[in-house]
Amino acid sequence: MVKKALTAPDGPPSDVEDIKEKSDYLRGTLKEVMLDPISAGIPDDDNRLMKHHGSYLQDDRDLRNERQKQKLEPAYQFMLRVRLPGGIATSKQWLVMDELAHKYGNGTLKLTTRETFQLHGILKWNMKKTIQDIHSTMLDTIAACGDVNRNVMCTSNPYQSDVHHEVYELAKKLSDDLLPQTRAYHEIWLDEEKVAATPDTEVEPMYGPLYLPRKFKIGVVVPPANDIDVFSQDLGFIAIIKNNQLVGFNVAIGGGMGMTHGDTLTYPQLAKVIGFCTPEQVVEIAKQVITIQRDYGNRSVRKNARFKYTVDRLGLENVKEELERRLGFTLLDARDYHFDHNGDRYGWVKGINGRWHYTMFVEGGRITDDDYPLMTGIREIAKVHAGDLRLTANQNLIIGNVTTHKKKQIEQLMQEFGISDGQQFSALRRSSMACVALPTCGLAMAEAERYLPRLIDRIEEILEENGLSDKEITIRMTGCPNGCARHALGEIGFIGKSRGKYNMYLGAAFDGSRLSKLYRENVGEEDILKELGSLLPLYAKEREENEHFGDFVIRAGIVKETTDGTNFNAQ
Ligand code: SRM
Ligand code: SF4
Repeated sequence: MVKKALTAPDGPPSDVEDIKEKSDYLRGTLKEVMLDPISAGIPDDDNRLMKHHGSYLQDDRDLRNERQKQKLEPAYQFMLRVRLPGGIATSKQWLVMDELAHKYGNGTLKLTTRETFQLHGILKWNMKKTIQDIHSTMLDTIAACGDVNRNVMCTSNPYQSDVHHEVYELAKKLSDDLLPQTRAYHEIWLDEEKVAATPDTEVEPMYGPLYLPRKFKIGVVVPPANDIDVFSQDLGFIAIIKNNQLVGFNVAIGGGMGMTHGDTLTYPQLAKVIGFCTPEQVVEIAKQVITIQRDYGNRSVRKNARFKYTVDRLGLENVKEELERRLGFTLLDARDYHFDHNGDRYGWVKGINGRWHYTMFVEGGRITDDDYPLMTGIREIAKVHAGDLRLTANQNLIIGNVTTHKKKQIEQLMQEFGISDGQQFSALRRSSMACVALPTCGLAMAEAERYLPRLIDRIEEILEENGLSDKEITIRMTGCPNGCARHALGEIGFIGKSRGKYNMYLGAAFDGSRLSKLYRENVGEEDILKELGSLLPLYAKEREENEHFGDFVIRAGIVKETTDGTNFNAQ
């Protein structure tokens, strides 16, 4: 049988393709519009390009109606996202981010689900200064958003230090090697002189002038932790360790979390393992996977443009074959691996280099002094801490590489400022994640970060009544179906539908290897508590030894198992 050639979908290019094409490699008129004193905003076309520089124009949605009534333009402000491969920052970098949050941002830092910092509330006039200050601390915001490879994630807890360090170095190399080559960022934000391009200069040898059809995400994981949810990535590398040595990686392709309510052509999907490679082959594999998505991704319909749809449309085996053809070698058979959990392990652990690492609980990833002096406390720790600070994919923070000598001093500071691993809370709260949502996210249909803690207050009453306070159950909430808190991989998941209303999902695997399933549509707080008020007592009474909640609800017939992303919403 003659094999059908791979093709990209037909259809006119989307408006964003047009904007990218005319942008002169992501420059657009950004330099000029950022200087325009008339409006605090920028035109939409430039905002699309702005994403590739790590920022979005937003407006404070809490103020939207009032400003509209007063006939004022929206309260425009920018969100700025740092590129921080593997989530590792130095104490000095933390102190700079903390200072910028106060000087130009809204006084808080957001630790994101992809292990980096976001600043919110930056005014247009302060953007350049903020980016320059970030640059001065050896960080940047290049490609933190946009149709390119994003911040590369890596397992954060370095308790098997040697292997973790090697894996982190690889995540960093991936992030650096896959950066766009255009000098647009340096010209616009860092005042680099523009050098005239010669016609034969290939500005973007890998991406090309249109970049990718959509964002692209890579994660590298070290089992048994699946803290970065490797199966949610467009491209995942699973470290295979033998006798404490890194021997290579299983390669997984085609994951993603986003969907659109009511559109069955969109769905979350898990990446599938296609083989094994050596550490030396990782970067080349990533480059070639990216070129496949560049060539065959959907440039016409953006909501079907992610690599997961390209893989599903072309077929996993065909994509693998095409990858091997481009690489000039075949992948080896995938090796055995085992994941235990996709959450964080809290408290102190001693790494094999004799250094200590402390994972603290940061609810919703928001660093502020609002409830207790968390922000001040971390600042004081950063002033004396010579190790690093690691942002986790569960929105928590690790004080990493602490010497035995310094441990006591850091413990004293933690005690003074009330910083802890959250032992005083239920294990469910410590396994919670919520996306930003309102008031800054323009796509939010409902609250998430500001609401989940209050909902958990009430769920904790049910947990306590049923002796489940110490039972780890992952719970995740997003303000819309884009899935920024990887809702489809929470044993209990909520997706915002409208203010106060959520679709409720159950049955994801505790180790991040199975998606959840739609359980109830459009439910508010009282209905949610009613449902959990009957499900959690059942779980308390009828669960088998060590059975996780996500597995229990399937065994008990409460929801069917989701076997593929395409049946995520089929009850
Ligand atoms: Fe996200 C868009 C926040 C991780 C899927 N995400 C957005 C925007 C920029 C809204 C927008 O486009 O206007 C949000 C900004 C809100 C704000 O006010 O800050 C936003 N996403 C976030 C963060 C900050 C959530 C958090 O609370 O931590 C995370 C930042 C990650 C980072 O540091 O890079 C964040 N977003 C994710 C993840 C999780 C992940 O990557 O592991 C996902 C699901 C995985 C995936 O990509 O499939 C995710 N975000 C989306 C999508 C849906 C994309 C899709 O193709 O399905 C959008 C919408 C879009 O791209 O059009 C989106
Ligand atoms: Fe915004 Fe939706 Fe992402 Fe939440 S999931 S941050 S509401 S885009």
